[in-house]
Amino acid sequence: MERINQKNQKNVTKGVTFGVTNGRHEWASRFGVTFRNFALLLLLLLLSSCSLPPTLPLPPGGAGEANPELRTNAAALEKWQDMRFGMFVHWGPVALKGTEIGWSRGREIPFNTYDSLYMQFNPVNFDANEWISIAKEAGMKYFVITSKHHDGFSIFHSDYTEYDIANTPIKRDLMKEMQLACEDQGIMFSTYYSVLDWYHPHYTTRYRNEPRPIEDSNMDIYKQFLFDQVGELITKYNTNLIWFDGQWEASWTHEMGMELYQYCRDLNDDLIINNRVDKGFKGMAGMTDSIAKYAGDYGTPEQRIGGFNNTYPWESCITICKQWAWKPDDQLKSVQECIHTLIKTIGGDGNLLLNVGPMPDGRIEERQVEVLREIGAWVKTNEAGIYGSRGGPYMPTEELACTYNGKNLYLFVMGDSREIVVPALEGVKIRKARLIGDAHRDASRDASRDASRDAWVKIVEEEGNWVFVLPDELPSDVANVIEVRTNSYLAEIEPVEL
Ligand code: JFZ
Repeated sequence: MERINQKNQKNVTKGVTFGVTNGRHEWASRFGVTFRNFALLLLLLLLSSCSLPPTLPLPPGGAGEANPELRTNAAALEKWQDMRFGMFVHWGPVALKGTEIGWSRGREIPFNTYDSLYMQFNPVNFDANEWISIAKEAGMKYFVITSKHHDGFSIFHSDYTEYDIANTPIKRDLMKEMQLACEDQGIMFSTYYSVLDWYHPHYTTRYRNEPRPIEDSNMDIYKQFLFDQVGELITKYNTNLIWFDGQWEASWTHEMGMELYQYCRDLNDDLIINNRVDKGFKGMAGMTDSIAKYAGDYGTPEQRIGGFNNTYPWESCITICKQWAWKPDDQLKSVQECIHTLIKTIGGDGNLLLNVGPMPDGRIEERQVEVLREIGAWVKTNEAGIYGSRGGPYMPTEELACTYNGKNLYLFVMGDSREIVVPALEGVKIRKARLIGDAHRDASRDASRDASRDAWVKIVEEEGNWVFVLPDELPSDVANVIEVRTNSYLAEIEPVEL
């Protein structure tokens, strides 16, 4: 089934550079250019059988122009998109200093001092199961650990370097422990890997005028090391996703990016690979400018919520504090800010990768854990509109975001308005709307209450708009979710700007 789909996709995508604002069904309509009559027939068929869920064509990413046949694995990608929310962890010996990982090497911390920190890195309070249960309790479904950041330190047992966790006082393979904890607890294990390595003698760019001579550096030797280590992540640690980074320096080329993508996918056909494997990533907006040219399965907006896009998958990575790595008393975001960020991200059809930086002793700060727990409680209540959903058809605003799942629409209300007005969707009929987590609804199980009055949100249709009238008392003071049950599969609807 998967294979057949990929074949079809090849027909559809040949020589096409995908736009970023079209609906998913756009790919299907491209099919119609060559087989117009067939497409018309298909359309009629679709219209007459609207009780069947629509089958969606493959997403457009893949290995780039070097191998246009190798497309993103649609099933793996959709599974990952369904997760919507993951935990990012930036951690390493630098936590001992509380400065930024990678970037503080040769800046706040002298090169030699930074490069010796690993000799004191002894996180005796590290408990992988604890970390993963914190992620799980926050409602996160996947986990991404910095296996090697720009500073070159490997937080796993690597056969290809001595600069790894095996040579610290703790000695234990902490990344293996994280992998096993993820597998035990049903969280998707994933790894971050920086292709840029300011520590490796053969990497051919130096950071901040580091004095080591560049003349003896050799990118071919470094590349072999990198491929070997990435091979370890895939074969020894069963990473399900690799979050590459550091592709922007001149040492890393478009050809290397495409080659690395192909190498990874050859080792594991289900692997998900972000777009920083190659040079297509542009600015902090993080999307790929030509998906046919550059390798990568999804876009990576950084420290910002990506713009609405339901044609090229994306994931915003955002820190819970300010720094990626742990910093004492770093400014922590509020529960409300984190939840609104999650809502606007999924409303734009993206995933959110929320970053925490654990302390040098191996624990995650208690105040961060508290925020994560509160996020998790809210997510749990409203999960029907989160997991497995897609963003749209209404595009997010500051006050309102929307997701859909099958025939259900989820309106995430962030303001405190009691009347939510949206343009009615053409051809869609509402059956019922309920306020998720409404205490009244829960009480409606009690036979002594009038369930029909309390359980459902009142809907008024006026002048082409739908108006949802909320009760005075709302279940959450952060954000409330209206579940709207309709008669139509909503994936077919064009995005609507509010
Ligand atoms: C990169 C990393 O440098 C950062 O430490 C973190 O891992 C993040 C997820 O990814 O972020 C960047 C990338 C590029 C620049 C700054 C931060 N840049 O070019 O200035």
